Amino acid sequence: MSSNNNPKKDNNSSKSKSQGNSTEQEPLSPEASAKITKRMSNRERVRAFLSLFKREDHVLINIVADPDAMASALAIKRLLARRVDEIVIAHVNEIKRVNNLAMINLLKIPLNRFRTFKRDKFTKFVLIDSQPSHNPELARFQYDAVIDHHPITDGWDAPFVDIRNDYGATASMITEYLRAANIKPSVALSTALFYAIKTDTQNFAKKATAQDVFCFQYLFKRINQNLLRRIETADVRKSELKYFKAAFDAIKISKNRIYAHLGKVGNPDILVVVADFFTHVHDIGWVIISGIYSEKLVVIFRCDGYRKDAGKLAQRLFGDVGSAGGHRQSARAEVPLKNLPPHLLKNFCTRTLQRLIKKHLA
Ligand SMILES: [Mn+2]
Repeated sequence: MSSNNNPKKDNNSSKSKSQGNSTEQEPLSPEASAKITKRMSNRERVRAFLSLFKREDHVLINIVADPDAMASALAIKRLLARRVDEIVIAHVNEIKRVNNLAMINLLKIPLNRFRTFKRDKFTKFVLIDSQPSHNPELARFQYDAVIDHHPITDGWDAPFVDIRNDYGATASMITEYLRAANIKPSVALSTALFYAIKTDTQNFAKKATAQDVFCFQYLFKRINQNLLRRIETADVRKSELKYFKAAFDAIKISKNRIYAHLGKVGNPDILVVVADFFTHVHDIGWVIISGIYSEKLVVIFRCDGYRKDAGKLAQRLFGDVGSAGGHRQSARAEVPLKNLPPHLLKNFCTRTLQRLIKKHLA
């Protein structure tokens, strides 16, 4: 990986000495750096992290924007506030999920699109909730600090590396930083971090540590429940309401199963929202919703998971012609239209979907 993309640092020969875990000649592997940080206390970690920065620094925090990355970046911004000249958060991905847009609006998270500004004015680079190897855009920087909870990857280095793979969310790690630095997070920041831990651990249904639980409890006292609820429930755009109409127009119900084909959709997420909505109907065993998005047939499966397996059904139906899989209760298939027989495609409607699936559901 090239490191010469980094804007030249003038008369800064003391660089990378701060943490003491990288020698001048040979940078440590991410794994070796992370090991050193792992042995530190939270206080020592914060001290090592903060020692990277000087008053006159302009800091760029890079993220792939999801709730965890956004909350963690916001917390790092708070941690560095008044310690450096400027802090900018930049995201490489397009933010499409409505909940994430609601989070940005309601909690006023200052984000910038990656390409829209000059990077030569920045003197320090921080990567949060991601690693350089995750994304070619992110890899174009030589980072001063990388803080993340994904499995450690190789092929990059940074003076400060804090990667704790066992954590459910980076937000928990940064909450510990804030506490170690004696910073009480604001309501907005607490709500962001709380929501981040909730989403990344899927309400603690996914891997998490006791530390995630501690942070969750600590933040709980400081959040605004109304803001949280508005972020969590906002998952439909006004412009997407028409897909509900399409669903009600197309719906077929037989044998405790709901089927609907919505035709072309602007964003496949709406299929998930519609499918989840129909799971609220009493006495329904299966919900199967399909639509066409960017030359693919996308099918969303929902079932009660009791003696049923949505993941297996999706696999059996579409595994050979596209990507398909999921869990017992929820699954998804994406089939390139060119892989479907033309006669099927011609007038694809709810009946077609129903016929396809009936064969496989006894
Ligand atoms: Mn995360």
